[in-house]
Order: sequence, then structure tokens, then C-alpha cells
Amino acid sequence: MAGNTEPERIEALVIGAGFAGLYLLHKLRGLGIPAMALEAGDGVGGTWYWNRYPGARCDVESMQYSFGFSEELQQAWNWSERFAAQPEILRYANHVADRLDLRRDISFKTRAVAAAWDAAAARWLVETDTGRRISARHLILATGCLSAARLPDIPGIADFAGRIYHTGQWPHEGVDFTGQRVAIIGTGSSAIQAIPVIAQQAAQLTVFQRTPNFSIPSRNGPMTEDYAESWKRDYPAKRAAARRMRTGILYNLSQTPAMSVSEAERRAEYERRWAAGGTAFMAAFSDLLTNREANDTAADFVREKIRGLVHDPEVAEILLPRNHPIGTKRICVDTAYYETFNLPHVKLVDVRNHPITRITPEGVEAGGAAHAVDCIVFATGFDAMTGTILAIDIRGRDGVAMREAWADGPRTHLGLMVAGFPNLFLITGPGSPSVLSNMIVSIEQHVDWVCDALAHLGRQGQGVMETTLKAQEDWVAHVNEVAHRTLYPQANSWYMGANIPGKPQLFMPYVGGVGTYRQICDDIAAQGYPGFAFT
Ligand code: N01
Repeated sequence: MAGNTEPERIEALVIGAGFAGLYLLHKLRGLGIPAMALEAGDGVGGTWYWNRYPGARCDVESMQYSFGFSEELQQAWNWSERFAAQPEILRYANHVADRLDLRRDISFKTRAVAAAWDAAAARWLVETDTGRRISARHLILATGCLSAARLPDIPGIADFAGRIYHTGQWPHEGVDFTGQRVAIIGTGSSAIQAIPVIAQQAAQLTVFQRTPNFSIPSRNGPMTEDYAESWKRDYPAKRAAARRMRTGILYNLSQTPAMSVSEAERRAEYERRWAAGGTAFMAAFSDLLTNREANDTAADFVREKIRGLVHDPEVAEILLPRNHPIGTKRICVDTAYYETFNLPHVKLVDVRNHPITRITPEGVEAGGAAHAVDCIVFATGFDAMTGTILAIDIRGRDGVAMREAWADGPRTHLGLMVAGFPNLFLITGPGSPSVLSNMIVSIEQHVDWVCDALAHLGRQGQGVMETTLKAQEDWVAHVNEVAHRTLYPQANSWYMGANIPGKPQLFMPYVGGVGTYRQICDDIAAQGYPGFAFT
């Protein structure tokens, strides 16, 4: 009986072997803290391991979407494109794991299912789906923010006669859509990348759109030696500058409010950024996410571009995003997304007012019409930020479940710790900049902070670190207050938990900016961790 045997013992147990888990293992090893990681997949890479859908790529430039903690590593690796595609990012994750010899501390195909704090022993007891029991002084959740893939509650999915795919759980062997009639449900970032690529193969592609999104052309292309060199000869300084930016990405962030310049100047700036491509479009003016009038000018510009790109005015009209300020749902970045709707075999179905009612064995039913298809791609997103954490039955002090503690939405101190859950650390958790930033920059900052805290704990000769409830409540209030100074809460986004029926709605990430947030975390550490108790 597994329950009667002594659990395995380790100092630090990491859950997940994506970029956060990998860097944690490396860093903990450097500190001399025995650590191991559990990983549900059979390989490293986290989100880049699972999201293998056609067209998957990162919309942060490759030179910046990579680890900055090691000069040798960043000099050694060569990216082939301005924005790297999923297979290349996954190769990079594998390269890091090999180069740093991390695999020997990772248990693959092992999912943590429960974790309980044993106050007497001052340790976590973690159980896995393979029946292992592991006792760890510290438990670090590097579980990712967009890993709990979600199928919508549409009746009949199980009855569909063809194949069903979710972008976030794509078959490793790939999918050949040649000659197929394909349905894709959803028009978020994943769909906007997948649609143009699937359209190249499919005999017929039907896109079911509930909410149109704003998308900016990526202007992706091969990496040039000059551009790579411009980063590599100055990497440490450039990384340091990126860490102080609002998004953790080094780009031209305007300090000028949009309405302080003439319409002609505004347009020229939008045109310049549209031509340059990528998410830096949203940095055209300083107040696009705080001033609705300013935001409208950017939104109008993009809507005009969509009208220009899509030949059929009726189709263009359906594609125009109107129900949220631009940037308040994650801005999308594409390669020929809008142009794909000019192809004769690509059809757009507006399911905003006539929702999908059911999946039948033959296809998708919406607005009283039946759409016969051979396969369905669900690009319907994730139970974001909290899904993977709450999938583990976590019990803190006095057996209190994380699910109870977060019944009204996630509450954390700095997105790093939760009151009542000692020695439990979150990497890029809710309440930190996380998904609003270059994830690798935010991951490195959190891992560094957690490891510094563990080193501090060791130096004090103490074993338990915990946030105080007061500090947590102050932080939650601050996160909320800063969010409501912006336009973000105006969108029904997954940032708000709005994509999951019944999920408490509050703005989960911290919008204060990566640089500001880093300073707050650094100050707390420098002051001996006020707001945290050590015993
Ligand atoms: O998921 P989403 P995603 N009927 O939640 C629709 C990151 N990412 O996987 O908006 C019809 O954004 C839903 O409609 P609505 C990035 O942070 C990054 O695309 O709820 N439609 C929506 O259109 C991103 O934001 C990259 O009305 C239904 C779509 O499904 C995050 O991951 C690439 C429906 C879900 O969109 C998630 O993106 C990819 C229903 N019943 C992802 N249920 C890059 O770095 C849901 N939808 C480039």
C-alpha cells in the first residue's frame, strides 16, 4: 500500500518542466538545495510541448523570448526567424535541459494530483497520478498560466463522428488536413495563427467566431545576422533594459499621449508601427490602455486596415472587433489572418448572436444551420492562471483547500505566495505581471526572487516562510486598484476569468508593469521581507 510506505524526501519539489521548471532546477542546484521536478508530459518545454498546432509561434521576438541568465547560453543559441515557431522553441527548451543536464532531476509522465501541508513536520506531502508520495520542504508550482486546455460546454461533442482536436493538446505526430472539411471554433491568438496555415491544406475551412479580435501583422521573416549580432554584442545591457520595461520587452515605448498630437501625426505613427509589425503597436502612445478616447483612435485604425484587407465587405464587417477596447483582450499577431478570408474555400460563421447549439455526428449546428465537417479544431483557450493550480488538490494550514481560499478568485501576495500555504511558491502566479509580459523575463524574475528567499531562509537557520494575510490583502487591493485605472476590466477576457462559466471575475494579472513590479519585489527582499513571516 502506497500510503503505508515512507514517502520519498526532497528539499524542493518543482511542479512542471517548462521554462520556469527548468530554470528553477538549475538555480536550486546552484544553491545546493536538492530539488526535483514532476512533469506531466514526456518531455520538457511546458506550453511549447503541448501547443503544437499548425502556425504556433511566439509573438515576442526570439532574441528576447529566451533565457537571459547565462551569457554563454544566449551567445550559443541561434534563432532562425524574427518570431520563432513552436518546434524551434521546443528545440531550444531541450537544448537548455541538455546543456544544463537537468533531465536527471525530472520525473516525466508524472502529474501531481494532491499536496497537503504537514504542520508538525513543516513539509508538503505530494501525491502523483503514478502513486508516488513525495515529502518536500518547499513546493514550487511552475505549472504555467495557459496549460489547462478547455473544451466548451457544447452538447454533443462526444457524438461527433470525425476527429476532434484542441490547439493546446495537439497530437505529436501532427495532423494532415489535406482534402478535409475542417471547422475551427474560436478566434483568439491560437486560432488566428492556425487558420491561415490550416486553410493552405484543407479542402474547406469554416471558422466559427463569437468575438472578433484585433490582430496586428507580425512581419515575421528570417533572422538576419546583423539583427542577431545587434543583440548578441550587447546582450547583458539589453536584457537589463528589457527587465525594466512595462512588458519585459525592449521596444520603443512612447511617452506621448495619443490626443496630444494631431490626427495626421497619430496616423503616421500607427502606420509606422503597423508596417513594423508585432505587439509594439500598442506602445504607439503612452495612454492607449488608460484613455478610451486614445484607445478608440488605435482601434479605428485597425478596423480600417481590416476593411482594406478583406475583400467582401460583409465578411469584413463581421471581423471588425467592436465590443472591447483594443489591447484589453490579448492583442493577436498574425501572418495573413484577415487575407485568409478572401480564399474561396474559407467561410466565416458569426456565432455571436446565433451560438453553436450542438455538435452532431456530422458537424456543427449554429443558428439553425448545420455545417457538415470531417474534423473540428477547438481553439477555445484555457482555464487561465488558476486552472493548473486548482487541478491539484492543495491543502494548506488546518487542511484548508486552495479551492476554498480562492473561491472568490485568486488571492496572493505578489503572485508569489498565498496566506495559509507556507513554503508554497507560485511562479508567475495571479497577482504578478505574468501573462501581460514576456513570460521568460517574468519567470526569471520570480525564480530569482524565490531562490533568494530560500537562501535567506537558510541563512536565518529557519525552515518555514509564509506571507501574512495582511500583506496579501493589501497586495490584492493594490492589484485591483491599478487594474481599474486602466481599460482592461472593460473586456470579458480570460484575464478576468470571463471565459469560464462560473469562474469568479476579477482581473488576475498585475498591470503595474514588469519594471515597477520588480522594484517592489527587490525592495521587499532588501528590507528583510516585510509582509512575510519566517519561523
Ligand atoms: O484562447 P482564447 P487562445 N463558442 O481564450 C472562443 C496565449 N497565446 O488559445 O472571445 C464559440 O484567447 C472564444 O470566444 P470569446 C495568449 O496569451 C499566445 O487563442 O470567448 N466560441 C475565443 O475566440 C492568448 O491570449 C500565442 O467570445 C468559443 C476563443 O474561443 C492565450 O494564449 C499564441 C466558445 C478562445 O480564445 C489564449 O489564446 C497562442 C464557444 N462555446 C496563444 N468557447 C502567441 O504568443 C470559446 N470560444 C502568439
